[in-house]
Amino acid sequence: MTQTKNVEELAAICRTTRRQIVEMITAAKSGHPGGSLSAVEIMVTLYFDVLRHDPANPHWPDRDRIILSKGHACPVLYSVMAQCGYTPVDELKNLRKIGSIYQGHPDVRFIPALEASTGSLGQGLSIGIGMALGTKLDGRPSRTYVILGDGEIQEGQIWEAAMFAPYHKMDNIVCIVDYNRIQLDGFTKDILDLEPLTDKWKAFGWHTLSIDGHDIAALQAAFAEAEATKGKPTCIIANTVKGKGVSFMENNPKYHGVAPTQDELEKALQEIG
Ligand SMILES: Cc1ncc(C[n+]2csc(CCOP(=O)(O)OP(=O)(O)O)c2C)c(N)n1
Ligand SMILES: [Mg+2]
Repeated sequence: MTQTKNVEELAAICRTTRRQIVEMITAAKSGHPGGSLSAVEIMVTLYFDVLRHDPANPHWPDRDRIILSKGHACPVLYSVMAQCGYTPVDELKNLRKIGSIYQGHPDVRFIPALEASTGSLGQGLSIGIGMALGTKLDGRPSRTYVILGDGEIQEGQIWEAAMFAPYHKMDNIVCIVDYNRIQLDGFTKDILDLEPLTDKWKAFGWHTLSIDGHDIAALQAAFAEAEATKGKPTCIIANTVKGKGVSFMENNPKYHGVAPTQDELEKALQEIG
């Protein structure tokens, strides 16, 4: 793989990623398109620009760590990892099939290059903090990135972790909240409102940024600011649209966990381009 800072090149990878997401979920006839599509720019910018990693040497001790805590959005993770060369692209069509490495949630038993198995929401930030403490103790330059869902952060375990990292001055961990404002069966504001979300993370001691999570240049700037911030962890609130890139899925709670039909796939592919 080649990494790039070029926004046009990253945008082209995002289009490929969106196509692969809707294709693999349609083939599986089940899965989570909405939260996969909202996280595309976040994941592509991380894997193809920000992360220091080597797909040919996935357990390189000095690598940066990345955890998709909202594991149900694994189609975006699988697509990006495959494009990087960690795993086969041609098997993406076997998403959710028995025996496939691409299970319905990311599983290190099938993909050893993953840092953690996820899908039981609420655990990823705690796992990431443990890894970031470990790499720091070992004197490694590694940074750890954790992607959280907005519905996910209603879990109490998140706030225990949120309290811990600033107390330990952990400037080697970054969490990104995919703030698409929709959880499993509705809008967060109608189920358990998160506002004022930026103030909450700030009050817990995080350097906190609020950006457009589909703006690749804004993501690049936010990750650079996080790396330059010393003595505290950074939380990036990435304002996103659930289902981004496919008009009938955008901001529509129905497509949290419903696969497109064959007709819908064709329409989606036309729109993604
Ligand atoms: C502990 C736990 N409870 C419930 C679920 C079922 N579940 C899967 S996705 C989801 C909603 C997550 O919403 P959000 O974090 O906003 O994800 P996104 O919008 O990014 O898809 C729920 C409740 C789960 N996976 N884990
Ligand atoms: Mg959400």
